[in-house]
Amino acid sequence: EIKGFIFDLDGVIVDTAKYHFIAWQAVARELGIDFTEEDNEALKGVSRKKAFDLLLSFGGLTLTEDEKEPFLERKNRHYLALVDQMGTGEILPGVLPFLEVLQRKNYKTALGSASKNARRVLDRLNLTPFFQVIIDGNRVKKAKPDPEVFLLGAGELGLPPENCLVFEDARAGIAAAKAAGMIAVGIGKRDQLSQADLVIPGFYQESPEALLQRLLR
Ligand code: B16
Ligand code: MG
Repeated sequence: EIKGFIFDLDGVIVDTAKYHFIAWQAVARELGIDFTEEDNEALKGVSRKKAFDLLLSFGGLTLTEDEKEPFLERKNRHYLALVDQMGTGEILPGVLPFLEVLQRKNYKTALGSASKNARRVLDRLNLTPFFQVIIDGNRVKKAKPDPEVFLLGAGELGLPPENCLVFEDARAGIAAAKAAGMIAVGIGKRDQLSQADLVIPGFYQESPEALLQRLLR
């Protein structure tokens, strides 16, 4: 029986991937690395440090940890400047009505994100009050596909993993949810999220009540 819902942030609630991309692209330009939107796919769902290591590998560059630091700082400052311009209109279609239905029906909800900026993004979107528990990149030691982020979320909701359902857009996130022993619902395309129990294109396809009924079945 599903009693709690755990949401990934980027790619599920809001499309912040485009802002991460713009900020990484500026870093790439500084370093003379060619970095396309397609290259950016590999950076999704991955921690800031890991993402930068991937970017450096695209350019065949190696930097020491000390040399990396100022780039990571600049990337984050740039990203935050973009995020701070964001409005509630950027919440992905159908997400708000679905959260409202969960709240009305007293389901438990948690956020499970790799981003250290997750709280700031939720605040920008006025969505913080919809989550009883927020697990972000500051709280986890092991990144997805490790189940840590979702197990912490379930623990703080006071629910065993089998009573939780996770929404994820990244392959590593679906793997993390399954490793946690939870129901995994992919947001996106079936072929990329084959490990998911169910894949939906988004929250907009049917009424929130109908979607909830389908998920609980
Ligand atoms: P930050 P999610 C992830 O968020 C993003 O998908 C990924 O692209 C980003 O590098 C990561 O957060 C870290 O973000 O630099 O803000 O700490 O999808 O797990 O919500
Ligand atoms: Mg994501």
